[in-house]
Amino acid sequence: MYADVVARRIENLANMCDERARMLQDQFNVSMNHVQALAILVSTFHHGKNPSAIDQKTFEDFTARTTFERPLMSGVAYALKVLHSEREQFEQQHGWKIKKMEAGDQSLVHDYNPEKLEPSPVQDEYAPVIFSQETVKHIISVDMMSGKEDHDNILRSRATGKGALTSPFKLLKSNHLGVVLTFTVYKYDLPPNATPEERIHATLGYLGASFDVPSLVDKLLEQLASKQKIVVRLYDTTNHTSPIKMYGSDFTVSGDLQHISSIDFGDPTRKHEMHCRFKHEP
Ligand code: WA2
Repeated sequence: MYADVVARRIENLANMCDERARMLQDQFNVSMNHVQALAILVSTFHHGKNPSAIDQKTFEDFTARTTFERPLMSGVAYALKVLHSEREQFEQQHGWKIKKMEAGDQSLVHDYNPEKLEPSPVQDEYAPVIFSQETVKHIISVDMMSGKEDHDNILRSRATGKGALTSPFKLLKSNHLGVVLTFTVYKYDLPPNATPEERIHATLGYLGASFDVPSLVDKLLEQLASKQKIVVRLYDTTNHTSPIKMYGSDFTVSGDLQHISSIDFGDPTRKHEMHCRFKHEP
């Protein structure tokens, strides 16, 4: 008799956890597809037309009107690949200097002002943001290669031609942990078996999206009934000996049962899990 009740509790928890994990995965997947479509939009209407049919205003309008297509993204932006030899001409043409990303805490000060950012020190190449959604306007002119997570993601995306996802880290001008998704824009269509060197050579820029995990996961879970019944946590388990918690309260829940649902965010080099427990009845 009691075993029956326990079995039903276990099944109930598994169903609720799997449902949430699948919802998050599906919403991430549709958002990711739309970010990839934006990369094609930039390729077609910015690089593919002379003069370009996209400027900051067009990009801002288009991305504002299509936010419903990217329910898990807090903002999208486009950064250009600029070699050091091209820097001076690039800066003259745009009328601003390529800026260095502020380290961690400095980006959190409430009067954060991109105008006050330092120029980027000399590097072989840069990835300054030239277009951005209104929600992430503060990264315009910032060299995305001057931030460790963004830098590594850009390199991985352009060498593979696939969407690349970062580990969780503190996003600029936000108190929240987030992840960044990057798609590379190339000069021409590359065959699936193109070498990393061919890909790097053909790279024009990077279309990136930021996923503000706590606020967007909250929004998603709030749409579900029986939200009061379970506690949900999201982990990046890429390094399975030291998982990183991306979402969920710090309080330890003493619930007995736990169910783990795996989540696929479309980047095979990253692993994610959702951990669910019942909240204790008061
Ligand atoms: N976007 C928004 N906030 C951020 C961030 C980012 N990266 N990095 C840190 N905080 C333009 O991959 C290219 C977006 C990076 C793309």
